[in-house]
Amino acid sequence: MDDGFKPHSSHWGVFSARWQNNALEVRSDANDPDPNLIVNNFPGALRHQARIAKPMIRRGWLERGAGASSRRGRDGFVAVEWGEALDRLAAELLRVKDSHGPGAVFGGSYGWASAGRFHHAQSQIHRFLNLSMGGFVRSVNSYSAGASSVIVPHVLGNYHGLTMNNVTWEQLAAHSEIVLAFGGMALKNSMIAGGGISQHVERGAMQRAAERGCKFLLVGPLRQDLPDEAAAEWISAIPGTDTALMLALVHTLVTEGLHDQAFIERYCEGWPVFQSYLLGKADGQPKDAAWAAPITGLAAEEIAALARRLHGKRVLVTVAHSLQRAEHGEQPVWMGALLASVLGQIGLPGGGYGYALGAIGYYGRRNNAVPSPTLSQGHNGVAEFIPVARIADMLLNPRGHYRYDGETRSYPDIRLIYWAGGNPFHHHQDINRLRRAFAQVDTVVVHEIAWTATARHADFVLPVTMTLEREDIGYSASDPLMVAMHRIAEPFGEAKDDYDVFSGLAQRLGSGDRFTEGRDAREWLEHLYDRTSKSLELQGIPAPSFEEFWEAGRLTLPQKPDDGGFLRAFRDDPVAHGLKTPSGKIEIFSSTIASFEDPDCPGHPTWLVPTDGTRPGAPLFLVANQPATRLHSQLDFGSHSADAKWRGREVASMHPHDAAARGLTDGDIIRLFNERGACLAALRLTTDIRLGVVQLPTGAWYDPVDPEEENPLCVHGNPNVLTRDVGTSALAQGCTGQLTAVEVEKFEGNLPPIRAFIPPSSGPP
Ligand SMILES: Nc1nc2c(c(=O)[nH]1)N[C@H]1C(S)=C(S)[C@@H](COP(=O)(O)OP(=O)(O)OC[C@H]3O[C@@H](n4cnc5c(=O)[nH]c(N)nc54)[C@H](O)[C@@H]3O)O[C@H]1N2
Ligand SMILES: Nc1nc2c(c(=O)[nH]1)N[C@H]1C(S)=C(S)[C@@H](COP(=O)(O)OP(=O)(O)OC[C@H]3O[C@@H](n4cnc5c(=O)[nH]c(N)nc54)[C@H](O)[C@@H]3O)O[C@H]1N2
Ligand SMILES: [Mo]
Repeated sequence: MDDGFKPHSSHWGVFSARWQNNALEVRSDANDPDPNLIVNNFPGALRHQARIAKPMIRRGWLERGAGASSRRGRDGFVAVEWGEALDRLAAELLRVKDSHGPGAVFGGSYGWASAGRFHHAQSQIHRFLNLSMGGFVRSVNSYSAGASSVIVPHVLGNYHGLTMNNVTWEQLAAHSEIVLAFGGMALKNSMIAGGGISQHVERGAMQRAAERGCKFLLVGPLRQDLPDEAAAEWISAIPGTDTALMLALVHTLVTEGLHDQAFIERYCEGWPVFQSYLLGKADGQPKDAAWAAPITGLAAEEIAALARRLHGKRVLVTVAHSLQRAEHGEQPVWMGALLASVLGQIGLPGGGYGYALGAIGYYGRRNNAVPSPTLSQGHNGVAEFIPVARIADMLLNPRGHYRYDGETRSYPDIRLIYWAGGNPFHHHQDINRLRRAFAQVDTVVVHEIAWTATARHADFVLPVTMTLEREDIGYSASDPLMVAMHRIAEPFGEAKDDYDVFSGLAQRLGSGDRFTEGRDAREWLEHLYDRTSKSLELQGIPAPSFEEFWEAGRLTLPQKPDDGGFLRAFRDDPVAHGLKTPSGKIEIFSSTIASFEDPDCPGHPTWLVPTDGTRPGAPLFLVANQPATRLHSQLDFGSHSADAKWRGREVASMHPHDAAARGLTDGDIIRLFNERGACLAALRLTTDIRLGVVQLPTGAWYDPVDPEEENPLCVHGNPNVLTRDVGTSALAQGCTGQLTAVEVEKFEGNLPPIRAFIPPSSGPP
């Protein structure tokens, strides 16, 4: 490309970029029908002062050595040369390994990092810890799908198939008659896909379906959770009550004989036990529309009418990830499968259960017919793990007991935390508690591109390259375009690739050759590409050489047919293609889960009253959802993210009536607070939000007004100072960050400055 633009890819899409005259320009891919504007965070971010220029060590760690310290997040830093940083860190890694073993290292390192397959930070750190340290304590599951990824295998037998090979956008556009979307399918969310996608198809698919006459019904607190193109009807139920609503829908269907009894008998296990709960035979309370009305805030007649509309139609029930990122998050996921079963829709084209469709761009598509280029991670010699969102519990209660998926387990005793490619001070709940947890360990190591709050809470801060500063391969399992990600700009300051940092450490620990296998980064790309080209050749498809691929910048891969996945196969032949559940059927009652005897996750879908509901002192639901103008906390210092803020603060939305009751007006700076913490935000009034709800997206960087305080006010608008750090249930122990209860008031004081993007103080030793 002669104009200097070179191909690259990111979680927000495929694009090309050019660095010229000290300025970065980005262009979305010409073939993308609905490009993602989040790429516009790149230009301002690449050379922003928030980038980290040199390796840094926390002053207190340098002066006093490794050890528990409440100074993390409070001390200044000392700039050191790379050689010294790596020597000191290698010595500390050896000390921990020799005196405590690799089981004292937490290397879960959860996070989205960047899109390339080789510089994938989690693969790099896990490979390093396995090969050079003998292993590490890992984390399982995700913040995305903590509850669903544990309950779905018990109930439907296949989580991966449910999300990655199920009802597609093509089917929805062609066949669905009603899409009942719990939590919606916000375009802001499907704009994102790990690994990068080249075509954002969701808006077009919803538009085609609506034009064909398909009705979209949105259940959720925000009208914007379905795009205008879907022309949706909005059912604004109280957040966290979807299970009660679905129970009442099923109750109406069953008592009016509108359910598919034949489907239930042929494909489902345990209906009678559930039915007795549904009809109130077990507890004297039928789960009917009148029962659900005060719980959900909807009229009983509206609920019953909705149920009747679903009968006899090709219905797709979708449940967003968000519903399960809350206390008892297992229940709406399970209940959604049950509702789709009672309607007899599972396995039909454009019908059934589209769990998480639209939550991330890689769902609802055809899958590639060639395997992903993946860096091998070696063998982890440590068996211990935690459910990912239990990190603060683990650090605060070493050897403490907890329940998970039917087992009583104990937390490991962690001495060293090593993070690359994630931002726990973005993603974790109750950040003030997380600060106390991070104070417990001997040493915290973070690789970062920028001064995130996680970097500020580390002892070793190692500056790494941003994706634009290195070469990689872009690939997503359900997008046919493989991208040769060219280097666009030189590394910032002294930043190194994660790979080079780990190579340097591995060398010092005596495992350099094992880690690098003698390859530099370019040679690794050729090696990874080899797997793809061999697989193409096996299928009789001529594969370009690596050099040809690199020159062309892209390669279109073959894809598998849209076959409806395991649920279609199960519907077609429930014996030959039985589900991987104990009964081989959809488990409406699970005797396995019942046998765990955890009261917060009984043996069938159940309405369980939340313990963090609204209350005096915290009368509003806070919906802390995904941000529209960035991916999580990434490049929050870029201009697309900054432009959406007001006076530098994240924007919170609220209904005018709730605002008036508090004497608030549009544009006010507000203080959101509860017993855990407080943050500032700028107020936006809208009637597109349910009464009693305030929405503040995640991702504004934690910015404590005074880091010396125990529970400082976040002046920027990070909702995770407010959220509660408890698991979804004893079954899955998933993240519950989506919903919590707060109060809001006008902030009257002088507005403190935003300092999150100014590097912390550093000086000579
Ligand atoms: N309250 C609340 N909290 C939530 C959620 C919610 O709904 N509500 N959602 C949750 C969900 S679903 C998720 S997935 C998590 C997301 O949490 P994270 O994935 O931790 O968030 P990111 O901001 O994507 O963090 C990635 C970090 O990696 C850095 N990075 C990027 N590229 C590289 C690289 O090449 N190398 C290295 N070393 N670093 C790199 C970025 O600068 C960034 O700091 O948040 C969760 N938190
Ligand atoms: N732009 C952008 N897109 C993203 C991300 C991002 O950071 N930025 N993150 C990506 C990641 S890692 C993930 S896992 C997905 C997450 O996908 P989701 O978890 O589905 O996304 P959220 O935006 O958190 O929530 C979707 C909507 O659910 C609604 N909601 C909240 N609580 C309830 C409830 O109790 N009931 C009902 N019916 N609705 C409720 C909210 O109005 C919210 O807007 O998003 C992905 N997409
Ligand atoms: Mo996520």
